[in-house]
Amino acid sequence: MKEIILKNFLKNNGIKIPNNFEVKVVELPSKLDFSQKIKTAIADNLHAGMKFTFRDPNFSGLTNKFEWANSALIITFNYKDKNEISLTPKTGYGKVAKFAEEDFYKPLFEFSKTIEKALLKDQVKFQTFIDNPNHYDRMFFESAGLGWQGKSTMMLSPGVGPWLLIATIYVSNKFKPNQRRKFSCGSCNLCQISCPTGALNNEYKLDAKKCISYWLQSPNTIPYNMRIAIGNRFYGCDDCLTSCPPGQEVSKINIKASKANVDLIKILDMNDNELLEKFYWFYIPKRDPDFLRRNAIIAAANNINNELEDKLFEKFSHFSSFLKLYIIWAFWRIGRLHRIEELIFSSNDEIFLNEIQKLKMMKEEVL
Ligand code: B12
Ligand code: SF4
Ligand code: SF4
Repeated sequence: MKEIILKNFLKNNGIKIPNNFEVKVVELPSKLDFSQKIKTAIADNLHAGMKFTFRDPNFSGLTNKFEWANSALIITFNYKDKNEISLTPKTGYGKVAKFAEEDFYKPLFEFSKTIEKALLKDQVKFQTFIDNPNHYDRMFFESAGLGWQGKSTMMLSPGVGPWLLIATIYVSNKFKPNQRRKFSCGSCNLCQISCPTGALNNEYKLDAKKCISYWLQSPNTIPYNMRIAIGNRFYGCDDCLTSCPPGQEVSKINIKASKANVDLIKILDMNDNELLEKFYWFYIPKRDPDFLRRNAIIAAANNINNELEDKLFEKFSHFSSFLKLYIIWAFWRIGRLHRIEELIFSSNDEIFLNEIQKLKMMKEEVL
């Protein structure tokens, strides 16, 4: 089969690689297989019971997914404006990690679609994966010469660091492959010492049970210590990315009111449709907006002001039992449990009574 130069293919189809994008080629079949590594993460219980790629590692971690595929195109999108830094939000606000400030997967989908159209025109077989449970997106990054896997487990490119989203297109065409290049974190361990919860204590391995980013998208009850560690975050966590030196070449710092900050009172006042529409690109378990409200209550308790305290009080009677338990914790956290005690006792619901009893027992034991 004739080897095609990717640059020529793109040029002949009038495709320009947009700013902040890279496209590289990996030859298939590949000698690599990631299934075992994903299975090991499961066996070591690092995946916190998540489904995604962990549901079927034999397929998600398999590099040679399609007999017809002769190459894989690896596309990266650098979503971060290098001249911008994130601000800590003021009280009453919650923080959204950079990757979720807007639908940054959209440009990646759109550019992949442009390439797909050209492949269709040439009657080339293809299959695209972007943040899809059937494919481990990081698998070809190093072989494509795009960079390396850091101790944070993030894929890093020189000069860009970890601020990248990744797409893969399997194609039947034989494109000229790029060469793997040698990079390394060296003695750096800034991500490990910056992680607030110790989720990266074992280098190159992430313990999702300790990862804030995991908990903010988990349907499970968030442990008390993790609620504190979440701080003012509403969705995602960037601490292991922000601390990573290759992503820090800031030429001119532009401190602007960041889209990353969400007004928690507004969030608590939104109805289900409004919440799901506003954050349509977030991963929300079962598309249940109560998980966003839960995150807002936790961020509120860790970044409270008077208006927000009144709002939590107002919402207590209207919210679901699931959220009421988080509000009880929030009032306990800010030392104002007495404000809602009457509401709890008048509801006569055993779940709340047990929760408050648990908290009160601790208090009494101290006194
Ligand atoms: C599940 C998931 C999560 C989980 C678990 C993350 C994880 N590290 O596995 C949670 C919810 C915590 C999460 C968080 C985030 N995620 Co996420 N997530 C995924 C998803 C859906 C699957 C990842 C997966 O399969 N992990 C399996 C584990 C086993 O893989 P791994 O951690 O890379 O483990 C490898 C290393 O441990 C390595 N290894 C083991 N020993 C050694 C030793 C050495 C020396 C070396 C070099 C390597 C090595 O082997 C393992 C397998 O290759 C992918 C999308 C996809 N479909 O692939 C996005 C993806 C990984 N996430 C992404 C992003 C952007 C994030 C966040 C930055 C979002 C945020 N700001 O909150 C954080 C980053 C957290 C972090 N430090 O990784 C991007 C990452 C892009 C990049 N540059 O790497 C991806 C690829 C989505 C995309 N298409 O762009 N995510
Ligand atoms: S996303 Fe946050 S909690 Fe998770 S590993 Fe990185 S710094 Fe730690
Ligand atoms: S912070 Fe340092 S150790 Fe961690 S991924 Fe970045 S370069 Fe590697």
